[in-house]
Amino acid sequence: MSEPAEQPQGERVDLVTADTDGDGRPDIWVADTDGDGKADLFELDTDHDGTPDLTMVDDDQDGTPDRVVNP
Ligand SMILES: [Ca+2]
Ligand SMILES: [Ca+2]
Ligand SMILES: [Ca+2]
Repeated sequence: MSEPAEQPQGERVDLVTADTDGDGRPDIWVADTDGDGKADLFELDTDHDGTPDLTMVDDDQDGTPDRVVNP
């Protein structure tokens, strides 16, 4: 049996995570939240405590965030 390739609407899937300061915990997340496989959510852990502090949304999905959700 194989799972369907398409994810349910509204389910977040992390496409990219990165550890920029080398502490072993991700501090950048790039995720798809609408199920089209393209990134639309960007999160940054600016104080490197392991929890995202800045969330940005790429409304037009051109790869560049357009809107800050929680400044
Ligand atoms: Ca998307
Ligand atoms: Ca943080
Ligand atoms: Ca954009």
